Amino acid sequence: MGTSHPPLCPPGIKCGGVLSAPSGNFSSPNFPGPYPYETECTWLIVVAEGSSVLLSFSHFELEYHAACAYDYLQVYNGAARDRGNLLGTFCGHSPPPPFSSAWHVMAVVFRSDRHVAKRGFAAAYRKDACGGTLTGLSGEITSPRYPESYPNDVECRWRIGGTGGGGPLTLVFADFQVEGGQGCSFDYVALFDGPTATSPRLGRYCGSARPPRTTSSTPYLLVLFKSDFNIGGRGFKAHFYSATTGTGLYPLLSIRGKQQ
Ligand SMILES: [Ca+2]
Ligand SMILES: [Ca+2]
Repeated sequence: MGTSHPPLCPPGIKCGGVLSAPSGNFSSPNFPGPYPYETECTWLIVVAEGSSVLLSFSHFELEYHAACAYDYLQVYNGAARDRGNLLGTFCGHSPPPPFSSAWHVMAVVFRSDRHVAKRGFAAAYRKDACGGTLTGLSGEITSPRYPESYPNDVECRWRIGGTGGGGPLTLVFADFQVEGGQGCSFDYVALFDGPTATSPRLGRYCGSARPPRTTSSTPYLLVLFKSDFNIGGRGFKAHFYSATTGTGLYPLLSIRGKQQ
């Protein structure tokens, strides 16, 4: 009998698991009653490849500690409990902001210690129709429903790069038609020099003029597409490639992208 191991979850309590439906809900054990002591639950959310996961919280109440050392909730981009994939650690009464994974897998870990329990949390997730993580040395991205008009109220993030030994990435737009407006405040495509939207911005574009060829200085490039509540367009189609490979891919895509 494995009596030397502390139970990860008290018997009879449903805790964690794999969530593979396109949308769903989950909560801390015994919610809305107080969660049990000494519990650890991991939920793995897996949606269709090429899409991302949107996570939001409708209730959040965990024991507070300045460093969340007692009870906490952690959200990871991807399956691994790897600090590099950690999107945030939360406790107390401040609900986490809505999260969007950069990949089709997201992990949520809940942990409680042996004293003080609160009501816990309730969360909902859904598959985001666009965006995702692209780790190939080259590829193509398009706005949702391209070349049909893109939907209103969408936000898509493509995180490109992250391959071992990957170098700067170049993005070339082959087609571009996005609702224009002063400062591109309605619909736009924004490019960032890194894996997230907090990285330095390389440009923000709208209208019908194709954005210039853009090369990152890091091995990552984030493409963000946002549309507002009305007026769409054909959207965009763009190719990307990593400049470090000595293969024939680079000149080929270069020439195709220039269209000269
Ligand atoms: Ca506690
Ligand atoms: Ca619009």
